[in-house]
Amino acid sequence: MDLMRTLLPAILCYLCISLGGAQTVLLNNMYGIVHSPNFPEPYPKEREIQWNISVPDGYQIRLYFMHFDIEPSYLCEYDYVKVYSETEELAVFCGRESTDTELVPADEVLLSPGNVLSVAFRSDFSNEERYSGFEAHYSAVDIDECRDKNDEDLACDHFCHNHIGGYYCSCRYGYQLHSDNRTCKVECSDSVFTEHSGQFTSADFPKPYPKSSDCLYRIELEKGFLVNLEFDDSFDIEDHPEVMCPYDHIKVQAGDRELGPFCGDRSPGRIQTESNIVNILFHSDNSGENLGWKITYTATSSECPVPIVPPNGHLEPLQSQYFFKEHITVTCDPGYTLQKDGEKFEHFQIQCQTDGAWSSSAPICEKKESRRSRSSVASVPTDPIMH
Ligand SMILES: *[C@@H]1O[C@H](CO)[C@@H](O)[C@H](O)[C@H]1NC(C)=O
Ligand SMILES: *[C@@H]1O[C@H](CO)[C@@H](O)[C@H](O)[C@H]1NC(C)=O
Ligand SMILES: [Ca+2]
Ligand SMILES: [Ca+2]
Ligand SMILES: [Ca+2]
Repeated sequence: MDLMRTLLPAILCYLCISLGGAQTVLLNNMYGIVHSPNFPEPYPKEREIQWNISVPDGYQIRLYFMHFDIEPSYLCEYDYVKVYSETEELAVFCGRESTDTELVPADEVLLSPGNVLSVAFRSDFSNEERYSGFEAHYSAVDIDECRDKNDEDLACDHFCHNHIGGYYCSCRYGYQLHSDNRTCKVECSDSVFTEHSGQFTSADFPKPYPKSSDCLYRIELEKGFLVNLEFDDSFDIEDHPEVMCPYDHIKVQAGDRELGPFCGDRSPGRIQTESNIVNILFHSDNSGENLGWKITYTATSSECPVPIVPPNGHLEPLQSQYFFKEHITVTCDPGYTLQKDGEKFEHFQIQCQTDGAWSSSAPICEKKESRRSRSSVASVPTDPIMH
């Protein structure tokens, strides 16, 4: 008999291909029963049946055997019931009770990893006794995604709500669910800073910044002022050892210059933007826990060169530095009068402009002329004062 067992399968296999192989039964109910042919009567020999069970997404399939009696054989070579899910074999059963080499399902409950499960039954060309076969019950069970999705890339960012057949994510107050339905983003593009100094940080700093967010921070000062940025030493943006900032990054746009992207844990430090309008763009992807950044900004204004004091004249106020919007009044010693381009002035004022130049060059002080002409100059107060 044993010799026959080893020889015949080779011959039979030739036949089974020509007979079209196994029969497949497709099942897509939420629950049901599968059993061996003729159950509860003994099963016939030379049968191969496969039940493909599928349930909707969001469910798993639970399978348990209410009856099991299949011809025992070493490693279930002869007759067997196999349970598998797509390509993964979950179990092979045969016999009447478990041994070192064969297993029976007993009261084991099998659970499919996904929403499909296949049960295959095979009987070989002989049965040494009458075996009553098997009967199993299957049912769709909800996957508790909130409990099972441990993978950071799949789990909900903030809150997870399981329900029958699915689940959904929600976010803490102040956040919005991203269109990936999983991560929580923040609205962070409505900041415009117009003060001459200030401070801002990534949202939630120094706690990890929100995912899936694109933020725009704008510093907008009057012309003539230049923005200086100072990144705090505490700087942490998700990076990559080889690729330049592929996940999260911060960029600085100043005039037609773009600085960055910056990421990693080394602060970019101090940046003199040389512009009065600066945009800071921050992008975060849908994963990672990094602590973010903090920027303090200040403004310097355009500086005008210190003018040369005209001989016999004075500058008021006299400073070592002059910046945008500052004025200087030029006056002359008694007995001298202001003159510029052939015109005389009672007093004269110059202003430091946005481009770091004075509004005009300083006049000179010229000695007043003869008494006569001085008296004619003395009548000047009726003239309009010129600037
Ligand atoms: C039944 O399921 C198996 C395993 O997933 C698959 O290989 C086979 O193609 C399926 N058969 C049919 C007819 O769908
Ligand atoms: C997110 O959920 C909406 C509504 O439930 C759905 O239409 C959309 O396809 C989902 N998006 C993704 C990426 O799963
Ligand atoms: Ca058999
Ligand atoms: Ca669910
Ligand atoms: Ca990230």
